[in-house]
Amino acid sequence: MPPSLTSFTDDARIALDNIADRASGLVHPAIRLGVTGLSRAGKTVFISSLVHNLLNGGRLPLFEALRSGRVSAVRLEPQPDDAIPRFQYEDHIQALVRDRVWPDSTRAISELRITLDYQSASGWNRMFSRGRLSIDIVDYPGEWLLDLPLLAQDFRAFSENTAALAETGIRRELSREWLALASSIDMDAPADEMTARRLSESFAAYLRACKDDERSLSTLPPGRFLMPGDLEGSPALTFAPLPNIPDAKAPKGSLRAMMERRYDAYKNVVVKPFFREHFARLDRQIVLIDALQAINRGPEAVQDLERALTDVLACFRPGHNSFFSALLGRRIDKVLVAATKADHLHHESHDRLERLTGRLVDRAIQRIGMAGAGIEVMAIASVRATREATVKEGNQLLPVIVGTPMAGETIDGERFDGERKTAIFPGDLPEDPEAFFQKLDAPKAELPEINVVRFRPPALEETNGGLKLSVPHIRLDRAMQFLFGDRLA
Ligand SMILES: Nc1nc2c(ncn2[C@@H]2O[C@H](COP(=O)(O)OP(=O)(O)OP(=O)(O)O)[C@@H](O)[C@H]2O)c(=O)[nH]1
Ligand SMILES: [Mg+2]
Repeated sequence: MPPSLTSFTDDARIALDNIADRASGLVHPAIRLGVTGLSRAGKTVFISSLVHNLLNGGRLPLFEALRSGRVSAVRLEPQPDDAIPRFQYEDHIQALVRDRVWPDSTRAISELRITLDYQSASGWNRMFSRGRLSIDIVDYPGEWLLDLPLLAQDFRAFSENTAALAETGIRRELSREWLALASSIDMDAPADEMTARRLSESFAAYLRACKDDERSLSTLPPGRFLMPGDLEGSPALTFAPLPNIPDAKAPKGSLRAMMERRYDAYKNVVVKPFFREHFARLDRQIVLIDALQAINRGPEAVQDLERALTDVLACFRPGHNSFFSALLGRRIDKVLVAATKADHLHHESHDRLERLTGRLVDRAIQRIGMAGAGIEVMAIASVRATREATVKEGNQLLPVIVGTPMAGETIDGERFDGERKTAIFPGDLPEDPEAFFQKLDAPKAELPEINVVRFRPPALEETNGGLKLSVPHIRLDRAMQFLFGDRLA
């Protein structure tokens, strides 16, 4: 059965939105930069540091327009969309810089407009362009993105896919209760609200267990089950996939029919509006991934991250028969996949992290047979919480990182108070990513050990004149150059 996609009116509205955006872009050039990643990937910290560095003349040598002195002014401006919450930059940066604590988790969409006045590099452009670019930064949960593939799945396909995934690896254990409950229920019996609720709660508990810190699995649609917001308790969230659906059509008034309808409601009230109002309007995109965390958690977490990344990239780089391609055209022309928190590693390993992430992306691209053009990979730290040093052990010089562990962190049985600094040897990533992935695919894989310590944000350095410098980072300028440097040419 062909997937029923968005309706014709949806298509028409998307086209209109795009035209309206472009028309306003003529008056005042603007690009929409999507910032996404799964929860805790580092979206809020990335945006805060990027904006702080731009506003405060940060060290950004690889951001060409700034380095060559062509940027004359940078300021925050009111965002164009009145219905989207503003990204509360001031609060987040105050936490980071003044209190030296990480900003709170955000969990929903937000937007911030930053505007740059610049001189074009070419004399020709200088005559015609007004030399002003607004960047509308849109922070949205990666979990919402992982919902987009649902648009192409009917309830049966969704149920089959979810049940099949629930039988793999560690998920088998975590999904046991939900699957047992699901198989004990007669889905063709008359619909009953309490049964629907029990199923839905049990299914959500399984998703939550996957997401748990210990396991860090990534692929968990429907996304709103883990972050319901104001839809909590609504029928659109009170459903669950049903394994082993019989071939016959759902009897009228049955539990199955009710679940089908609610699944469709979820797509209509959650997924489609996100697609239409937010996703379809983006020009550029950065996808943040916490690869180190996945490596730390073990092979299954890495494989799961790879699967999630595959699904995410499929949204940006639709293959031939993808249901998005028709709707989306080719609007997003650049996607950056950035492994964050590289400051947890010594700089010798930054390139290794980048190569490893590159392989992860390659594998994802191969898997869906799409073109990788316009996709770039980097290892970055939006905020650099550590410094590098060496420690002499016997005759050996060990590369270490130095930082202030957060209060309550324990290393080797030693508990830290949030004030004292320490040096740790973070461990090495393999030089050859191939070896890593061979290990990953082998049964009983063992991955390299990385010591990930949660450090406090750094104290800002001061110049001789007592002027505070902006937030230190790793390769944030390279990310900026890729994401919007060309628009300041
Ligand atoms: N050392 C270091 N830690 C980071 C960096 N970026 C993020 N973190 C850590 O990762 C945590 C999550 O970062 P956030 O920016 O809040 O992540 P998010 O993606 O906005 O998370 P949600 O709002 O929950 O979706 C922070 O609290 C920090 O502990 C970084 O560049 N360096
Ligand atoms: Mg956030």
